[in-house]
Amino acid sequence: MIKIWGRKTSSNVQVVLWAAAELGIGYDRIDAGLSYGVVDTPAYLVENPNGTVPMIQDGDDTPLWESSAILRYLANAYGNELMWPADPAARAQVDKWMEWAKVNVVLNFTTPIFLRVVRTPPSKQDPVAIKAALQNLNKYLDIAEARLGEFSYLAGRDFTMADIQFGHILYRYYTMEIERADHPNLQRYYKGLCKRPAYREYSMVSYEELRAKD
Ligand SMILES: N[C@@H](CCC(=O)N[C@@H](CS)C(=O)NCC(=O)O)C(=O)O
Repeated sequence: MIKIWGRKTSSNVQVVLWAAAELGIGYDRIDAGLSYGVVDTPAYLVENPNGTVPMIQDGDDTPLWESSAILRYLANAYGNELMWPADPAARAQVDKWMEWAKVNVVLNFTTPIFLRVVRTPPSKQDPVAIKAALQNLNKYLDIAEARLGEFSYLAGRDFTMADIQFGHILYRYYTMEIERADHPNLQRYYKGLCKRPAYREYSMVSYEELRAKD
């Protein structure tokens, strides 16, 4: 049985829980991080010196952290042909979009935008920095917009691991009080994700308890 450490309000945990659900993987989840603690205990830090979530352990294997490494592990160990093709060249195309989503979209959203808007008290927010971060993110959302005009999903016609890495932050993106560019294809894609039961359960999770107040 796989163990997953992490609170359900962490986006990096959400991406792992969503992937596990789409792949039909059973697991035990242990609440950890922020008010749940655990991540600052010596036993946890021995396994994950970053003191972050998520972390997983499959059976007696060495525990694994870094959400994208976890996604790749789950896909390699438990994936199916549509979501993570066996052929190396076909898999690399999915992986290309998965990596692109992590490096360009997720990293340019979470700290520069989500942290500055939701996790910063209104009186301390920096509208100029937020605007610049949104402009930067939009360069990549424009690429997704063009891609999704051509294909149903990021890596092509099938829902793949790339959509999990990309789509898990869209609930936050579309529900936050920010100025959004006009991306009709992306919006349609997001509405499609919202119909997936696993997305509803693991990504469409309220972030109000993370909100910083004055
Ligand atoms: N690069 C890491 C980042 C992990 C990370 O920063 N996790 C955050 C939650 S999203 C965390 O553990 N924060 C401290 C806490 O929840 O106590 C990953 O993708 O797994």
